[in-house]
Amino acid sequence: MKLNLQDIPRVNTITKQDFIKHYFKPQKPVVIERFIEDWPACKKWNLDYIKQIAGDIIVPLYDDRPVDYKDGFNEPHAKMKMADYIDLLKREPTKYRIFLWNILKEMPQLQQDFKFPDFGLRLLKGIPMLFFGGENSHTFMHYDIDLANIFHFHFEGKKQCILFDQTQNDYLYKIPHSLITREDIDFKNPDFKKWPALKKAKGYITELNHGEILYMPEGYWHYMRYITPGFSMSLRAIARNPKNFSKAVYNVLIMRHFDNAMRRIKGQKWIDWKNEQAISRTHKKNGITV
Ligand SMILES: O=C(O)CCC(=O)C(=O)O
Repeated sequence: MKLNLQDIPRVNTITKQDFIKHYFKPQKPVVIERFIEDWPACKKWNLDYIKQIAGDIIVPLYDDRPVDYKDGFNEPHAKMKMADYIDLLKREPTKYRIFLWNILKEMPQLQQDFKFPDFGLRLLKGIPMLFFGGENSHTFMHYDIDLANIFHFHFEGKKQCILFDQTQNDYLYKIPHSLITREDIDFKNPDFKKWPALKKAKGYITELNHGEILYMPEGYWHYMRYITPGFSMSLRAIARNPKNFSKAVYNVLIMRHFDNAMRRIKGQKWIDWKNEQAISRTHKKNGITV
């Protein structure tokens, strides 16, 4: 048995009008294959180039260890010089990823290589973010705190992306007071005996190649697995749907602080309780008794 995933539709390129009509309004994902062909980034951006311009910068690294109460929200697990990290990526599979790395702050010269595309949405210009990963490294299934519309541009290598929209929450073993599902679900090959509710989930899948853009609509869950070492840039536009926008405000102003406070007060018990609740709530909602 496999997850019920349909291929994300692909277009060669797209006009603003068609993007809004066929993908933004209905909130459906799409891959745009050749939109950035005339950007300098499309030719220049690869791991060697990044090593050349940012080799000396110390970068924050994340692996796939389970959440620990001692870790703050999005706190890195290790640090390394970018040059050493890129050597590591090229040498061997590694779980270390770079997550949410602000280009403008860290490598401002990269701005000359890309434009903010006009898809009819107002992109937040101050926070183009970069993500890097080694062969077979992956993110947990998660959605972003601001439930933004995300344009994810991929460079060098191949990346598998599995998406679900927010209507699928009841089947995904979502951890309460957080933005992730159970971290021990292997979304590339889930164990349905252990996670029976996943049989009901309906989602999307694609493999991104160099130069392709994935549009992820508001609040979409995403699991990204680097099939080969590579990196991506995300540009975002704030959630327009009022329900998503208010969830974003709640997450930023309340949920994040509440969760951090509970970690401080209750420690690992809080994390363990949330992990248990992810299973019991999901099974209750789906009438599953095990
Ligand atoms: O591909 C990655 O490493 C993570 C991407 C991501 O989570 C995002 O763009 O929001």
